[in-house]
Amino acid sequence: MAYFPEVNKIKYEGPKSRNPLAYKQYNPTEVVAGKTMEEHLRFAVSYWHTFTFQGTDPFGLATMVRPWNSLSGMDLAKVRVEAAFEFFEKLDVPYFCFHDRDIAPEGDTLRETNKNLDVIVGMIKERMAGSKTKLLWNTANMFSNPRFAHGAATSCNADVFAFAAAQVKKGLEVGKELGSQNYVFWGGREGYETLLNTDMGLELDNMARLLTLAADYAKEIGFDAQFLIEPKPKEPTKHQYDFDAAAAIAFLQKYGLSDKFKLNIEANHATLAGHTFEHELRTSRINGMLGSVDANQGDPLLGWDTDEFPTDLYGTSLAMYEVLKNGGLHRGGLNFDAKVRRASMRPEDLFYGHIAGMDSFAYGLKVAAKLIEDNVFENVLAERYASYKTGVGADIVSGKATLQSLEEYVLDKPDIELASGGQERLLSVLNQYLIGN
Ligand code: XLS
Ligand code: NI
Ligand code: NI
Repeated sequence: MAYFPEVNKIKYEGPKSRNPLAYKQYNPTEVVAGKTMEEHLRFAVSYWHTFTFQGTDPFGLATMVRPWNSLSGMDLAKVRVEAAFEFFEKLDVPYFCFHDRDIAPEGDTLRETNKNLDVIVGMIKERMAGSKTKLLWNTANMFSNPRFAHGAATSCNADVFAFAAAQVKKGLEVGKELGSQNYVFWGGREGYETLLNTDMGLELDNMARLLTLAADYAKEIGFDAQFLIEPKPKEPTKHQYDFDAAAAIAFLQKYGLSDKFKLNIEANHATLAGHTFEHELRTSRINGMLGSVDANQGDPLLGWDTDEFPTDLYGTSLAMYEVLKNGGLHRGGLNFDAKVRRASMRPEDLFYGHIAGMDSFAYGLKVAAKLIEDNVFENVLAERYASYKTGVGADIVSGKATLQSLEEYVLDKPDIELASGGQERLLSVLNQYLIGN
C-alpha cells in the first residue's frame, strides 16, 4: 500500500523546472569539489517532525492530515515505519534520525517499553536491508515524559538518573543493531529554572557521569558511532547547560570527554543563543569539534525554536563554507530537524519542505565551493593578517616576543596605520557569488 500515492519519486530536473515536486539544485550524482552532492550533503529526514508531529501548538490541537491518523499504539508505530521508508525512497535521501520514543510507544514499565522498541527496531532493520537509507543518528527522548520534569542526568532524583542511564543503554544497543553512524545527546531538560533550588555543581558532574558511562558502554558493546552533543541555550528549560558550542566544548574538556564527543550544531539553536549559524559552526570547526548539523532555520521575529525548513541561501552558503573548510562532515550529515508549519497540513507539504531544504543546501554547497575555489576569503585573511608573517608579528606567533621586546618595539613608534576591514566590499563580493556572478 502507498501512503503518499499523490507523489512519485522526486527527480532532479534542473533550475529551469517549474515542477514543484522536483529538485532544481540537488542533483545527487553531480560532482562538486571532488565529491558527489549526495556524499557532501548526507541529508537525513527526522522521524519526529515528519512522521509524529501532529501540528499541535500551545494554543491548538492537531491539524496534520495523515494516512495514519485513525491508528494508535503499536499499530500506528508499525504503519509509520512503512510510510517512512516509502517517504525516504521517494525523496531518495541517504539517512534518517529518530528518538527512541518517536518510533515506538511507551509501556507501563521500561521493560514493556523496550519490548515495543524491539519490535519496531526489528521492522526498521528489515526495511533498511532493502533500502539505501541508513541511520545517521539515534537518541533517547529524555524530556517528554513527566519523570524528567527536573532533568534526566541532571535530575535532583537519583532514580531518574538511573532511568535515564537505562534508556541510554538501550539506545546504544539499538544504535548498534541498526548500524547508526552517530549517537546524539540533546539535553532539553538538562539545566535549571531557578538557582534557588539547584546544585549546579552536582548537576554538571552528573551530566558528565552519564556521558562517561555511555561512552564506556558503547566501547564495551563495540558500538563505534561518533558521539554528539547538541547545544541549545533554552527551551524547554530556562537555562540549559549545553548553552552553545563554546560552553559545550568547555564542558567536554573539563570532564575529559573532548576526544569522545563532537557537536551537532543546529541553526535555530545558534540564533536562540544570540549567535549566527556560521558562528557556531566556526567555533566547533576551529576546535576540531564539528560533528554534524541539524539543518533548519529560525524566524528572526520569533524568539523560540521554530524549526523551519532552511530556505535562506545566504545561511546555507555560509554554513556549507564551514562544512567544506572542515573537510566535510565525515560521519555526520545534514539532518532536517525541521517541520512544516501548522497550517501546511497536507502530506505533500512534507515533500515540499524537504525539497526546499535540499535545494537550498545544494545551492549553498555550490556557492561555497566556488568561493573556496577562488580563494575569496582565504585571500582576504592572508592580507588582513599579513603582519603576523614577518617581523614583530612573526615573533608574537612563534613565542619569541616578550613584553619587554614588544615595549621596545612600540615605545618610540609614531601612530599605527590601519587598513580598512572592507566589510561592505566583501558583502558585495559574496552577493556576486550568491547570484551566480
Ligand atoms: C530540540 C532539539 C531536538 C534534538 C534531538 O530543540 O533540536 O530535536 O535535535 O533531540
Ligand atoms: Ni531544536
Ligand atoms: Ni535538533
